[in-house]
Amino acid sequence: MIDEKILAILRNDTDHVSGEELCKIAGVSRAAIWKHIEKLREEGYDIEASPHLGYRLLNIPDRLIPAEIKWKLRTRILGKEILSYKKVDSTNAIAYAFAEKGLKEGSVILAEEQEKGKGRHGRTWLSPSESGIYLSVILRPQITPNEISKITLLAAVAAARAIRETADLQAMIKWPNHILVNHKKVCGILTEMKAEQDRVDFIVIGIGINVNTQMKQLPKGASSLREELPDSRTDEQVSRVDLTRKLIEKLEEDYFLLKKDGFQPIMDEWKRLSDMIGSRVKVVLQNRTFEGLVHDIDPDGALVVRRDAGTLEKVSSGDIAMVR
Ligand code: BT5
Repeated sequence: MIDEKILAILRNDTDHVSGEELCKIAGVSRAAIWKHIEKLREEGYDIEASPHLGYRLLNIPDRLIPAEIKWKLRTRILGKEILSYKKVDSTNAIAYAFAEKGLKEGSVILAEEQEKGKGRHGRTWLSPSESGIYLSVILRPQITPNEISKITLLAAVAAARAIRETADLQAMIKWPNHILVNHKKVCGILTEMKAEQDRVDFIVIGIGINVNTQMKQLPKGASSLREELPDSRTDEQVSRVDLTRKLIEKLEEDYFLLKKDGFQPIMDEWKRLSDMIGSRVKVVLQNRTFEGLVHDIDPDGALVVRRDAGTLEKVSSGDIAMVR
């Protein structure tokens, strides 16, 4: 709390703020202010201290610190509670465990690094340190378990919009859970839930985004936002803090839209952000594969593929490879 108070004061002032003034506003002693400043410096804040003038904030770290994400976060429930870690096995695993203990809807778990980042079907999500975003959010929607794929599509819409607005890149959605930039995977989504037969207890949406990650740290076919910036912008870094904040805001916006108007507006947006309709795909299911043209997305979020023989087939889970 005191850290946040000190930061708020320093942020508001482009000039120096005297130690005395900080003491007054934060309500603590000079020595305490000094200790807090030291702690903030350790977190990466560049704070100049001059004996006569006082303190001045020179630079803010691009780290997934709750105080930074919450700064000017325009949401009502998402991100009101943010738990941030340096290194975890998986943010989804942590969010799931906390959700079981009753952590409230909208809580966000963030990590700078994951040692066992989870993909679908037991696969791994590579999560190198301090270059990507690894985020999980807990939702408690009143939906049935078979509607969970709608939540994944909602998250994909939110992530694509956040990437577009923050990094100004043409993020495209690939069904069901990827975001591509220049046909390369920059983001993956893993939605997990705890449910009874006809009722969802909670959902954990896990989103991984390669932000400033180097190509050599990623698997084949993957890339990061920074790697995909056009030549004119190659010396830019993409702000992970700005992108995380935007992602949380978009998730809430789309979640509220779903609650208010149902799934159709999300679906319309999904179609606008995906260039899959009409394209040729290879569908890989557990025991068979087939090819066809993407015909549509059905109201439950399943992919409808027109097989070469002319029949329509619904695919609700599986992997899709684009055939070019
Ligand atoms: C996904 O699985 O794409 C879902 C990834 C979700 C990760 C987030 S991070 C925060 C939260 N906490 C977690 O533990 N997980 C979530 P899937 O569709 O199964 O794709 C996995 C495949 O993508 C792997 O088998 C690799 O081929 C590839 N891959 C692994 N790491 C990648 C990366 N960083 N970027 C792009 N592709 C990657």
